[in-house]
Amino acid sequence: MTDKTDYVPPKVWTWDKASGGTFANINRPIAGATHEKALPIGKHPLQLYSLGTPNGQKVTIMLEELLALGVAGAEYDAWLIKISDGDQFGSGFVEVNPNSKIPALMDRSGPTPIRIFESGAILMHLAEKFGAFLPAEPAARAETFSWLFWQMGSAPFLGGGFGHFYAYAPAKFEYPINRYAMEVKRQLDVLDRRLADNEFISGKDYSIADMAIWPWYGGLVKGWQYGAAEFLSVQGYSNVMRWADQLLARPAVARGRKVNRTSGDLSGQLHERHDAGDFDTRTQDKLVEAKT
Ligand SMILES: N[C@@H](CCC(=O)N[C@@H](CS)C(=O)NCC(=O)O)C(=O)O
Repeated sequence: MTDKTDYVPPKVWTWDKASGGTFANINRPIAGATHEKALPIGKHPLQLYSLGTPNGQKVTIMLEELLALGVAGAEYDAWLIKISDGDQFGSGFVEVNPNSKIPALMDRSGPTPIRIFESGAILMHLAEKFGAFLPAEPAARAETFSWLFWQMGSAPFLGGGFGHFYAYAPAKFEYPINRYAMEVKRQLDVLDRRLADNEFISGKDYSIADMAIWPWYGGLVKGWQYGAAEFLSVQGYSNVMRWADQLLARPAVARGRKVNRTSGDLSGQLHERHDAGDFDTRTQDKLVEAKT
C-alpha cells in the first residue's frame, strides 16, 4: 500500500466544505431545499425531471420502449435538472424527491398527481401501470425484481465507490481503488455468469431489470464510464459485452440514452424532450443551442 495516512478522526465530524474532488460543491450533509423554484409542467401525462446519467437513462429508455410498443399514455416531457448547478435543491424538485436526486417523475395522468422517486420505483411504477417489461408469471417476475434490486444495491459500489475514487477524488488512493475495483469486477462476473445462460437478465424476456442494469454495467464494458474499460479488463466479460451490444442496437435504447444528456458528442445529446420529433437533428440542434 502506498497511501499511508496519519489522519485520526476527530471525536465529532464537522463539515469541510472545501474537501476537494469533483462534485464537492454539491455535496452537503443536510437535506431540504436551498431555494424557491417551481418545476415546469408540460403537456404530457408524465413529467420527468432528470439528467442523462446512467440513473436518468434507465427511465428514458423505459419510456422510449413503451412508446415504441405504441403505449400512447407513456408520452412524456423530460425536463433538464442540472445537478452541478444545484437544481436538485430547488423547492419544486424537493417536493417530488425529498432525497434531491434525479430521476424524479410526476404521473399526472389521474385526478391526483403521483410523485415517484428512485429509478427502480419509477421503473416498477411504469411497468405495472402499462403492463409491460415485467413478466406476469410469478417465477419470472420474482427474478426480474431480484435483479432490479441487485442493481439498486450494487451500482453505488460502482459509481460512489469505484468511479469516485478512480475518476473524481482529489488524489489517487490505492486502498479504495483496489477495494472497489475488486468489487466491481466481482459484480461484472455475476452478470457474465448470468448472461452466459440467459439472453436477458431475468431470463428469456427483455425487462426493466435490463433497463436498470444496462446504463451502468453496459456503459462500463462499452468504455463510457470513468475511462476504466482497460483498467478493469472488461473484454474478459464476453457475455456482458454481447448483451450490451444487443441492447444498444435497440432504437428505443439509443433514443433513451440521448434524452437529458449534456455531455459527450453533440449528436448524442437531447437536453429536453417534449415530443417524438425532438429527436430530429434540426430540432435537437435548436434545443442544444438554446440551453448552452
Ligand atoms: N438510488 C438513486 C440514485 C440517484 C442518484 O444518485 N442520482 C444522482 C445523479 S446519477 C444525483 O441526482 N445526484 C445529485 C446529488 O447527489 O446532489 C436512483 O436510483 O434513483
